[in-house]
Amino acid sequence: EQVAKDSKRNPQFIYDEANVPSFVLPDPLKMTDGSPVTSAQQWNKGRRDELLELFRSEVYGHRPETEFAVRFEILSERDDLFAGLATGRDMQAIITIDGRSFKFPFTAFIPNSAKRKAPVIVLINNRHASSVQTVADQGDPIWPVQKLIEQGYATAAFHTSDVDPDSKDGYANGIRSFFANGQPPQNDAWRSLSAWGWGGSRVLDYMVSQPEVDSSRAAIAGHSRAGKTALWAAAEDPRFSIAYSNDSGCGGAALSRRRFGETVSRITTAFPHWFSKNFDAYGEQEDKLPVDQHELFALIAPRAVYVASADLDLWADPKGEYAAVVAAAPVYQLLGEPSITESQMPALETPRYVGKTGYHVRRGAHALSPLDWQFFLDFAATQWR
Ligand code: GTR
Repeated sequence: EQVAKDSKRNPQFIYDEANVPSFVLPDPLKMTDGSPVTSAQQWNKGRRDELLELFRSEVYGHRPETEFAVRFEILSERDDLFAGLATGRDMQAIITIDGRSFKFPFTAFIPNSAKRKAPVIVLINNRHASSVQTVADQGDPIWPVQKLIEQGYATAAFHTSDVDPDSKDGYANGIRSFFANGQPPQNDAWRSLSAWGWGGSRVLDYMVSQPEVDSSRAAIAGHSRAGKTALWAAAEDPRFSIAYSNDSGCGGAALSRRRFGETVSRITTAFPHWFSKNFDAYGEQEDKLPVDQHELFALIAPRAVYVASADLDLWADPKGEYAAVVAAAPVYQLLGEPSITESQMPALETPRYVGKTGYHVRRGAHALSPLDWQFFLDFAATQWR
């Protein structure tokens, strides 16, 4: 990213481990009132709700509680893709509230003759919209549909901006404005990251309504801003049994308190439409945050989380992403699931899969590459035998 490269040269950002401030992470197993959480029941019946509410109010915003209906239309279909292995559909989700409607497109691929129901991976695409035709004729640079189909997966993708425009002036044309009936958002209301994650849940609604798809094996994946989104989507929607974060960095997998690379104040200034307005206040005072990003993984536990970094993508703080996975371990342990506890990062391109967590750091720059996908699928195979 040009912005990221330019920012790297700006001395106001930390790129040297020696300049990372010392900090104490909030303890996921301590209630706000200080009392310890020592059983799965206390987690499920108290602490998780408390943390979810803190992330909603202070980081990603609250989704609206307004009732809505959703239905799906097939815009076009081809049933002979990849030597007859799959059916591809250009779809439209139609959301209705009080007779008003909002539409967004997505693209779905479903195996034609699966022996058993297929697991499904929903990709949040922050780069471009796809279509059956472009995928079938040219492939997609960040979505290896043919490979997914050949390995027995169903898959679907949508473009972030089709749900909520990825621009600070885009509110009027997105799902948030539609839900608010044109009224401006409250400070603790959802912003684009949460709106995109909500879009991922609607795409999942469609996929699990298909008889070929196994609703118990559903994953959500995204790169960068869509990686942040994938993690939050899985925190909000427990139907996702794996969340894949690729190079998500600040506000995603990376610990905010490290202030390495992109910071809270930089991200909330550059992208004011991404986070709850309340998040802005923690710029330059991350220690005041009642949560940090390891607790986002804790919200997904005991379900699976996979984090991918790239060694040159220092803007996203690979080390802070890995440290956050490790710092979520006490919650996985309390919930009876193994997870990564080793403090040393794994070697380059040597993925680490432990229980419900996985991590790799790829050689190279900020990108979602075929190698990232290969490790994603290897991890899925450890979860969904
Ligand atoms: C950058 C932003 C990152 C990341 C990235 C992307 O400009 O600073 O937080 O989201 O964009 O989405 O590619």
